[in-house]
Amino acid sequence: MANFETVEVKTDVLILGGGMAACGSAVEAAYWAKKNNLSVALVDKAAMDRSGAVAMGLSAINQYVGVKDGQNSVKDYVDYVRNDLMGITREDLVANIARHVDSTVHLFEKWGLPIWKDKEGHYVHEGRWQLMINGESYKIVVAEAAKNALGMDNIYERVFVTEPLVENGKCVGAVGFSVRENKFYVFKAKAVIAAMGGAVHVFKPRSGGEGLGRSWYPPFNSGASAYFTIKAGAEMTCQEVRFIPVRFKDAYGPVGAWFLLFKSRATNGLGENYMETRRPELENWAPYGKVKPVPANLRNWLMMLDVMEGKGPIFMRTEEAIEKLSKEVSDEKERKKKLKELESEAWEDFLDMTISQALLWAATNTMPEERPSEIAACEPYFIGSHSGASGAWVSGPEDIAPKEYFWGYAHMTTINGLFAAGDASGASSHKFSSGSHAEGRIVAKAACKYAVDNPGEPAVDNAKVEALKERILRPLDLYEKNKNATTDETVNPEYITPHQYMFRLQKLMDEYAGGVTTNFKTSDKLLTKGLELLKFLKEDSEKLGAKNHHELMRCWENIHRTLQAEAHIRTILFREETRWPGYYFRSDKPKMDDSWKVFANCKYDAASDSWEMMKRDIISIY
Ligand code: SFD
Ligand code: AMP
Repeated sequence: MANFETVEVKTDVLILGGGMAACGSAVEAAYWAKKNNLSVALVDKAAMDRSGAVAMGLSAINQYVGVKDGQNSVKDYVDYVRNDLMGITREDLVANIARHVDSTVHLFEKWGLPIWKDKEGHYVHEGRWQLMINGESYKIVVAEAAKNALGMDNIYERVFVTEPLVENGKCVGAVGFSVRENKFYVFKAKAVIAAMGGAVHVFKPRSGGEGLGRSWYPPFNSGASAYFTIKAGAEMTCQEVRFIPVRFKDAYGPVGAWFLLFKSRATNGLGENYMETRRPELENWAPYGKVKPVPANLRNWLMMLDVMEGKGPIFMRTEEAIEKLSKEVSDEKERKKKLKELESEAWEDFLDMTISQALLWAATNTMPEERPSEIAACEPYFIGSHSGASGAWVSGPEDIAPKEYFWGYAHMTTINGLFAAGDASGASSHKFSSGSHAEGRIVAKAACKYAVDNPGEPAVDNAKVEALKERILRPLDLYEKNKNATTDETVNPEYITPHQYMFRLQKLMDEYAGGVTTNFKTSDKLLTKGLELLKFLKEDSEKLGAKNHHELMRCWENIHRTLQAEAHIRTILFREETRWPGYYFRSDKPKMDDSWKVFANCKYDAASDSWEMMKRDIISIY
């Protein structure tokens, strides 16, 4: 077996991931740990300064409620999220995050994040809930606070968390491996927080070989949260609610600033505004088709209808928006100044978070004040913290959760001692970077309490750990043993490379589960066939081969993605309706059906490799 030293780490509270939610957990856990004499450790597959979705930075904080400023109430936010998700949301979770998110934003500012201010010193809003930031270093600022709180001795970077450790229905830790050294890690803990983001590259991206890896969602998040919680046996929710953002085409620049701050329109190739010409279609999705703002998936849907009729390309009318805004200033000299300001804001929007989009503008001689840029629907992603909703089914907070949604500790999964935050927890969309951090804080406080209330040492079965070590490192052995069986190491009768495996998964999901190739359309027949093919792929996952540490990580990323893919297909199949037409469309059930106004949940049993599908009631608290 590959020669890896086993390193054991014992801690009270274990934070898995180093992104927005995990950084929130680190800060909060450090506080409660000090009060209660607990130890805390954090594990990230990458380096916290630039790990996760915020690696490149962001240009806006998308969740700020402004409760104290009297701008909005928590209920306003819950109404917004419920409508955007076509009625499927856990109001108790959304409210819990919404009532804490403002203080997280104030912490960001205290730690040095520049938030735009107007002349009166008020935050500059992009839209009702969004604040503009100079966010190139957003993640560094947030990670610094987390690192200071925990101390680097308690942080394990470049360690890929692979499997949960569960004994008698309780999560007692995790195992993983270093992506640089021959080290296999066994983390033993009293409470575990899963915060390893969402998943990308489950579906085939629009880019092919020329831009492999170019997608809206950074390639680092590969379904680890979903895998960890599903594999642990936790009940999952909204596994069908993927997210398909509309973005500037090919380089995936954000559109929010254009639509909300610059008040831009998008028009088709014929110059028509699909939000107007397609408005009657919204009636078909009432009552949600009638709310303001129009839900994200329905905005997508109206645009896709134009695209499917061959009315593309779709353009963001940047030139029109800039001209209109500059014309609001009457003095000629001031107008020119305003124009320059708008141009630089347009470029900064990309440079803060999607540098490649600025490069594409430069490479194609695009001046946003002169001509429009194409936008398009991306491929599907799993990001429950944004406008998707997939994640673990977690307990609500004691004071506001209905009894059916409460089992003792805020945001704990149905597995004792296993908590989830950010993309890892489901049915609480629109948390974004700030809400994920706030949820990380909520969860850390609850996890510390859990560790105090359950002081027993984690009962880890060492024989199971040894078996896991053998299984996890197997791809290295498989490659080493068989690499000479062919002259081309990428094609071998004894192993499959992580790249080839990923292409197979993506092709399957694309064609059968409603990816870009099928315009996000699927059906019971396609899904059933997809499941059959997925079974074969799962069998072949036993034969993944890795020639180094990096490829070993790639192997396990794919295994993680596969379980996310299976949960997704099974739940789309289970929900016999189309509820989010701009995210996916079931051609055999093309309408929204009120009897499906429920959560579609699932649970996996690893021992028998079987799934249980179930409905859960939606209980409104407002
Ligand atoms: O413009 C393992 N988001 C935006 N939020 C905003 O507030 N404003 C924006 O402007 C945003 N935009 C945006 C956003 C996301 C993306 C992908 C883009 C643009 C391109 C949303 C937020 O980024 C998102 O809500 C949060 O980041 C979610 O936080 P969290 O903690 O759930 O996920 P993470 O930050 O990605 O961190 C994940 C961490 O897990 C690590 N990890 N560690 C160990 N072992 C493993 N196996 C692991 N797998 C993953 C990662 O390294 C990372 O540390 S806009 O489009 O709306
Ligand atoms: P985006 O850059 O698309 O992620 O948008 C940032 C934020 O603005 C998210 O909260 C979006 O839901 C929201 N948003 C983007 N476009 C629109 C729009 N046309 N109408 C309403 N909200 C939008």
